[in-house]
Amino acid sequence: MSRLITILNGPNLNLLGKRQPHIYGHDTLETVETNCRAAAPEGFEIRLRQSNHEGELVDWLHEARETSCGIAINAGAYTHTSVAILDALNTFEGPVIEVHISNVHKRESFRHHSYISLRADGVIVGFGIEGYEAAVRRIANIVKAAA
Ligand code: CA2
Repeated sequence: MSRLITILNGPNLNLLGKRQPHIYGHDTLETVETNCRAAAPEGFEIRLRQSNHEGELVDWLHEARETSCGIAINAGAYTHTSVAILDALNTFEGPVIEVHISNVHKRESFRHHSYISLRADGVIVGFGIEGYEAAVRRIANIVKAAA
């Protein structure tokens, strides 16, 4: 059984740690990846990816169906717009955890609705980049409990 956890990041998150630190903090996606590897229980692997393109994220979700036991996803602004990403997530059978670095509920009203939440088994909002580590731990616990 796969023990690979895929962590997907959507548009503009390549700028994490480089712009708008008052909202998203000073840490980069590389730090997120390092922290998630450290947080993953023994036997679990991490694959972290980022794309600014909706179709590429959809392709990676299809790939995860074959390779991964769970998905943590911060779809960025596509969270609030993308039926295509929701449809792709709905084809995945393992646990899905939605992550947002900022507290979207404290922000503009257009950020309050998430298509991803219609599929997510859990949602982590406003925990900064620690949310990714929590998502990894939660996915591993669900996978272990189902084994
Ligand atoms: O809080 C989050 O994690 C978001 O998913 C981030 C998205 C935003 O559209 C969502 O509403 C909430 C934006 C990602 C932009 O990422 C940047 C990171 C650093 C600097 C500039 C942009």
